[in-house]
Amino acid sequence: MIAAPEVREIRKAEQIQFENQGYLYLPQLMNPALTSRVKAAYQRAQDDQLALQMASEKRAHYDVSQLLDTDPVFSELAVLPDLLPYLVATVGDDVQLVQASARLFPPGKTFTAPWHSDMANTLGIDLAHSAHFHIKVHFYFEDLQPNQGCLAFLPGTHRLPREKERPRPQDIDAHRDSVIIVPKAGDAVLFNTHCLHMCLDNTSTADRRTLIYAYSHFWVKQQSNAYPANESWIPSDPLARQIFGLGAEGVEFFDQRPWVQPRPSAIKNLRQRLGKRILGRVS
Ligand SMILES: O=C(O)CCC(=O)C(=O)O
Repeated sequence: MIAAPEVREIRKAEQIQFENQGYLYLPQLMNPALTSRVKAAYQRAQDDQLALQMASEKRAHYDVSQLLDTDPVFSELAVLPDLLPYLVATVGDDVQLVQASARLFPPGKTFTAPWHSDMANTLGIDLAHSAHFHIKVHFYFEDLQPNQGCLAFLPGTHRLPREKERPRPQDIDAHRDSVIIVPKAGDAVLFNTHCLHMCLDNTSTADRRTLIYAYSHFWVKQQSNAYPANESWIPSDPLARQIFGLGAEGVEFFDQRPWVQPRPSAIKNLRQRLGKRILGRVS
């Protein structure tokens, strides 16, 4: 039997905030030492992969490819002990990392669609009732200024029924109508990707540099950037392995979370109770 991971429950108020508003702001999720290591590793990946590209080609944003292969700290981040309770509470026991990227957004207009859901083209599930389907975590290792391409949300919009009209982007005044998160180094923001969101223009003079990890269920396709080629960078405990797509052997996709014991069926329970009663009478 696989021992259950020791993951604390998140506070009720946080759970309610996530269910109703669609996002959670997690100040100081990373401690200062980890934040510095992440920043240094990001800078190395930027120098190795993005510097030449940025000098030769102007783009709205740049992404580091195969981020988790560039430094073990990026795998560490995906299964940070203080993050696990939030992953389990917002996705479930079968949570898996499905995508991981490092993004650089130079000063300029936003590159995201205005007030979008990442799930708009997902058919076959009722997204308004699937608050635990797909989340993202943005990690910040340096302070952002309010005009440096911050994330903004229209809280609660993930709960709108599919047939209900969405607000028209031209009617939204981000500063009046949305929640804009201006993070400090060490902070993270976790959100239901069906909640309408966008990144605002970067009108500052500085690049906005972030890490973006997406999580969903074990049965959802995992991108190749969501696990490190070097398996020794993956911790050995079952929950961390599962998060990197290494499920328990012999357990079906849909049954991963092997520490959860299958609940005996009602009929089996009844048989056992009757059996005990009969035995009790004869002895
Ligand atoms: O801020 C970004 O880089 C992208 C924001 C966004 O739309 C997302 O993460 O889905």
